[in-house]
Amino acid sequence: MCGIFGYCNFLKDKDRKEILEILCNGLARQEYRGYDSAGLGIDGDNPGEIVFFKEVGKVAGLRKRIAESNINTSKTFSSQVSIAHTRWATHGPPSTVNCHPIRSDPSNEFIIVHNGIVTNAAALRQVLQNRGYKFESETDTEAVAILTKYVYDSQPGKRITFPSLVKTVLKELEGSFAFVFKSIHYPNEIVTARRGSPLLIGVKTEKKLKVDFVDVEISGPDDGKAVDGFVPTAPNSRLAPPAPKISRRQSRNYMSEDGMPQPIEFFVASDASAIVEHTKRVLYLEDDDIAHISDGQLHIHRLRRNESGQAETPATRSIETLEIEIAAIMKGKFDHFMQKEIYEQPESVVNTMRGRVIFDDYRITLGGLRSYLPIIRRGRRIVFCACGTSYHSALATQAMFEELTEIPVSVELASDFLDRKTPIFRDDVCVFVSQSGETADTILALRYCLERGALCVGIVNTVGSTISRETHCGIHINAGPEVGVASTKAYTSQYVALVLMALQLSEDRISFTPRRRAIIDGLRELPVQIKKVLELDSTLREFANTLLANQRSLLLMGRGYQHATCLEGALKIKEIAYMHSEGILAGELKHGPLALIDENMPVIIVMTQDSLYPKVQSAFAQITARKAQPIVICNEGDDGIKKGVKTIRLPKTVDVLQGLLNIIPLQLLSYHLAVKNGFDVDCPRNLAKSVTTE
Ligand code: G6Q
Ligand code: GLU
Repeated sequence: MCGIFGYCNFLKDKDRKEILEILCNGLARQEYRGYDSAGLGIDGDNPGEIVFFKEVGKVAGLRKRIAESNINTSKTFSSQVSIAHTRWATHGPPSTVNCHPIRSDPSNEFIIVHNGIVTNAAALRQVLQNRGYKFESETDTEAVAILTKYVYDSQPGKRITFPSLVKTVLKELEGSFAFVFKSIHYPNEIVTARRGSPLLIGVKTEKKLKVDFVDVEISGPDDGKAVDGFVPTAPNSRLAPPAPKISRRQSRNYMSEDGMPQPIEFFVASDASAIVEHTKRVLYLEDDDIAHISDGQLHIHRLRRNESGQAETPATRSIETLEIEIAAIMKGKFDHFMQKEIYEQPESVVNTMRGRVIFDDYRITLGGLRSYLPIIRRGRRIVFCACGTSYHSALATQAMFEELTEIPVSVELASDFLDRKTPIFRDDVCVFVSQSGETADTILALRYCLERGALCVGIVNTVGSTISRETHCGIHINAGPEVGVASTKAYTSQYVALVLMALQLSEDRISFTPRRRAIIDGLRELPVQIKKVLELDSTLREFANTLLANQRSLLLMGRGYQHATCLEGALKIKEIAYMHSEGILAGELKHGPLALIDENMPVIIVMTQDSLYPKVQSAFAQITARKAQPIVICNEGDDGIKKGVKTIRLPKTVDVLQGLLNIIPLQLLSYHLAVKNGFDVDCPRNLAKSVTTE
């Protein structure tokens, strides 16, 4: 949720127009992360002046506001820092005053943008108000801005460095967050820090950098002390740990190979998609990293939070090369990202399999799991943990995992898993499925399992994300950036990755050879079959515009492998078409849902031909006996379906893969329902792409 963007140029002339354009573009690229308001803060015409632009709604509105202002856009800055934000409100409704950047006071001594939630903000607010500080917004963020000013004001001689100041502030905060701080007291400097929310920094230079890493600087004894007498939540407030040995190494990434300082630009963002158009050289921050950019230099400090120091992280942060291409984050010829992503599925499933499946030899090689396979095979059980669509992909492959591995498999919703404090043991294998790799509930479940010594495996789309870094091993699904809030290509790629994992785990069992071969043959056919399903697009648009137009509810029924399809289809319809929709296990019909059925209740029943076909036929009979007129998702050539019944006919594949094809008409249907109603497909109300708070 929420997109953060910061831009710094050093010894590189940029006029204000370009700076504003860079900021607005950075926000627009991340708009899917949060879109209820957008704002930015840039340097004014005079030293110590900050100018804000803020607008409720989307980035287009912010651009308009800027265009209509009379700001001097030709003023040139050889060095400057500026920050911007698209908000997904958690504290206080979308409004200009709650829009970020949030300031500490009317003279803008400190301004910040924030992603996430500070859970002890109310206590901080109370303490600060008691000390006479005035609040103007309802955000939790404002407590942090004002606390920063408070700490600054309490420093003798106000000599504290910007990173030390931020470090002191962060020590008082609870919750999960990413911040960027800018201040009139520290011109041309920004400090950015994360705990639980993603942040990365892009580095752009003309000449090659001297080294490809940045040293992590371990703080000295006086750096970032807890705030004296400022302990609003005493039990959790952390005092500075015993002073570590001072280790200060020079960050050299600002120097070119000839050792000379060079013009440089830095881009701070929540997501690589906002950076890739400027540079592919990026550095991912770890939790509790504090990055300080000043005078063209990037320094990384660590916040020590607990008495024993902290889990050690590497002493350097490497500057990596992004692999995404700009085209991957553009809509191209499509009207919406979701539509583009649905249409990308013939290629995205291939990308998931690329280099991993040798079809002619029926061989699977998952490099990221190879050395862990014996441990996984010895595991007592496999526990999948995920949220939303990612949960459905695990559910869709649960039966196949059980069949091929003969290991008991459970599939857990991450939030419920945590609520129940499920027992987890050292011989459990826990698999975390996540498109973003940043979902708070899934990350917390991962940490819970890590603490209990289980082997933790990640199935993740976003390279460099928290889940991909914190798991022991895993598979990147390689679906490419997914921008539409409604997950589509990530679902099918997660599904394929999980199928590959089950196949790989079962490779030592000779008795499964024919089954494995049938599935691998099915995988080979998949891209062509998906293309065929996409040809049904106009039929689904027709259903959306006629049969299902103006309906208030839609039931989706299926059983076995297709239960997950129904749940996932219903989720798509709910989230973007704002229509009540429910996925029902057809076997449960007579235990309750059948009461809903009459001639007015729209139903889709998934009746593709697998071993459960006769049972689904009986569900079909039960509902049609109650006058329902279901649309049937069935296989091409199935002549067991009565004439006059509306059908969506799909190619047939192996039972375990059929869900990959069956979900596509439902993705298209939800898309057309949303378009028909004029809803914002890529940015559905109340939702955001990456849910980094519990
Ligand atoms: C669905 C959504 C959503 C998503 C979850 C989990 O269309 O995108 O349900 O799947 O929020 O997100 P991650 O897969 O990123 O963990
Ligand atoms: N909690 C902050 C707010 O409500 C930030 C939310 C976000 O991540 O956008 O303003």
